[in-house]
Parts: sequence; C-alpha cells; structure tokens
Amino acid sequence: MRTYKIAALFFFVLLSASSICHGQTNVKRAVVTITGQVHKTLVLNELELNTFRQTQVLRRDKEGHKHRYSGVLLLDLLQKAEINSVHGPGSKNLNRYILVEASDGYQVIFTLAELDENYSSNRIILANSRDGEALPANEGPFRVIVQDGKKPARCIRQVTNIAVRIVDSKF
Ligand SMILES: Nc1nc2c(c(=O)[nH]1)N[C@H]1C(S)=C(S)[C@@H](COP(=O)(O)O)O[C@H]1N2
Ligand SMILES: [Mo]
Repeated sequence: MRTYKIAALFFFVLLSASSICHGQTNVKRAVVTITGQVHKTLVLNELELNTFRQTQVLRRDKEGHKHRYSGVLLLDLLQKAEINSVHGPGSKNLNRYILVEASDGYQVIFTLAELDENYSSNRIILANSRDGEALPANEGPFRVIVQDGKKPARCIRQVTNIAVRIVDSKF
C-alpha cells in the first residue's frame, strides 16, 4: 500500500513538473503595455495582439529589400485602451501624443494626429511579424513600423511600453 502511495506521489510530481515546463514553452511571456492617459491600461502578449484587426505595411530595409510587416495600427490599440479625451467643440485630441519606449531605453514620440487616417495616410503599426514569420529577437517581439519616412529611425525595436500623454503647457 505504501509503495503504491509513493508511486502515486512520484507520478503526480512528474506530471505537474511536465505541465509547468510545457506551459513555459507555449506561453509567450513578453508583453507590451499601453499606459498613461487611458481609461483601460492594456497588457498584451503576442497572442492577444493577434486578436486585433491585422494591418499590413510594406517597407524597404537598408539594402532596399521590400518586407511585408503585419501587426496592429497604433490607433486601434489606443482606441481599445480608450484615450481620456476632452469632449466639446474644438477638442480633437490634437494636444495628445504617445511616447513609445523600448527595452534598451530608446524612445520615440508620435502625435495622435499622425496616427489618425483622417489627418495622415502614413500607416503606423505595432508589428509582430515580417514576411509571415515572427520578428527576430533583436527586433521583436514588437516593433513599430512606419510606412513612410526616409530614415528608419522611428521604427523602434523591442517595444515595451506605449504611454499616452497630454502636452504640458507649462513648458
Ligand atoms: N529599440 C531601438 N530601436 C531602434 C533603434 C535603437 O537604438 N533602439 N535605432 C533606430 C535607428 S536610428 C535605426 S536607423 C533603425 C535601424 O533599423 P534596422 O536595424 O532594422 O536596420 O532602428 C531604429 N530603432
Ligand atoms: Mo539610425
């Protein structure tokens, strides 16, 4: 009887250990957060990002090769997070911007207007795939891809946080 109990316990430990390992290999743990002037702070992993409407952007790399990036329009993410907006005449959120931050400390800002197709036709997405494959580790899992723009400097790699801000008129 005792051997049976020990065997059962051993089996249980083995089973839970294997399920933990299994979970770790499957769950994508890297997340991107949407914070600041929003009603709902978002914490999204890659699988959750895939549930948003997907938008494609074609962009050439330094060597002139064209790549098809896929991801979510930044404005779609902001709409999901529900930006704290001012209502009333003349209030079109034109004093809002986002600060995008990467794991290496690199930062880029975009005004809300340039993310909005009513003002600009330049598509700006948070991409998580290129030519149908996940982004390489030194770029991803999340990278902003700006459709237009001669320099790729605003295509910020390894994005960790997107903060919605309002211009501080004191400075
Ligand atoms: N996180 C992060 N993203 C970044 C940078 C950086 O230093 N850190 N450099 C930018 C600059 S200046 C350029 S030119 C492009 C280079 O992109 P590439 O490595 O895909 O050619 O990445 C941009 N994105
Ligand atoms: Mo650059």
